[in-house]
Amino acid sequence: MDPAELLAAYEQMAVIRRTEKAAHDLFLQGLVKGTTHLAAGQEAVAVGASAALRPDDYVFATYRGHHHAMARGATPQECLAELMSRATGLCKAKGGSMHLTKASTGMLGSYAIVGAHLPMAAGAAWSAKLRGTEQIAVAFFGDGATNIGAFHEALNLAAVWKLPVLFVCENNLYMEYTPIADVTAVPRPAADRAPAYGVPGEVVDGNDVVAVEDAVARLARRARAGDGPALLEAQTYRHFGHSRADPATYRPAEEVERWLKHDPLDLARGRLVEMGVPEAVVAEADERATSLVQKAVEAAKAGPEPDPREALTDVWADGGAAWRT
Ligand SMILES: Cc1ncc(C[n+]2csc(CCOP(=O)(O)OP(=O)(O)O)c2C)c(N)n1
Ligand SMILES: [Mg+2]
Repeated sequence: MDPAELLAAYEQMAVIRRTEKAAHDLFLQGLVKGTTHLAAGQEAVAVGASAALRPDDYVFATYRGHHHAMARGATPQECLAELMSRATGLCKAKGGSMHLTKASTGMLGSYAIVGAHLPMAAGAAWSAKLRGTEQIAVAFFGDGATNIGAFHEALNLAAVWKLPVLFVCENNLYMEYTPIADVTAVPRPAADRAPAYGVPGEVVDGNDVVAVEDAVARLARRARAGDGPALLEAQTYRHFGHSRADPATYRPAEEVERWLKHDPLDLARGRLVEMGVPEAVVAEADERATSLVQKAVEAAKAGPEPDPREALTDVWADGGAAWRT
């Protein structure tokens, strides 16, 4: 990344961080329906990967997917309005926090069933391969998904069919409350499984946006060239608990402190200053992010409630009848 690209990535991460904080505050004000799984701390995975993708590539995320939706073009206002069940929300209030989707920018959804979207990403990659478009699909998932059958099924089929799909694990060390290390036979839950499927398995500092961009760009080039899938394990940490129900008191204080010191925004800021970007320029990016999210909160709050008569619109597809018959 050159300084301008890194500054843009920094600003995008700053916007996501502030949006997640706003989601947290709005929940406490009783304005967010249901729960939320915030991605504060994991911004560099989404922003770094997105910087390496083409606009027409496909992205699949989990219920912890606000950062991926925003990295792929959803605005903070659309996301916050969706969390607040407004008609102006990203999915017109039919998705909520766990299902942010923006098909027009290739963000093909956030999925609440752990591991379920990995075979779907393989399917999207298969479609791209059949059409010869050199698009790739990327599935982001948590460390917990690596112990789910669908992870292994998707990897095997993707390897056998040499599909242009990247499996990007956000290893934040914990599942819902359980440390991944307590229930996994290998130290690196994603990367250590790659050799079993004959695909490259790499580990990257998931808090370093430049390192993530480098790794994804390299693996994406391979996939587009027809060399098949890869597995990338991005080591990272969530700042909040698993969901709104979780104060995360089970995490050792020194571990939390160590990761807070390895914050993706601080790392990017340090790199910018090393590159000679003046601190005032970085501060301006922070101010723009703050102002954008403040405006987004107000606009989202002002959005109308959905009209009950639209409850069944945009819900059903024709099941592919048009092309099947
Ligand atoms: C198949 C399935 N089993 C259990 C759950 C309940 N559940 C929701 S999130 C979660 C933890 C997943 O952890 P991880 O994959 O590490 O993702 P993270 O939440 O850390 O991003 C669990 C067990 C679920 N949604 N789906
Ligand atoms: Mg996890």
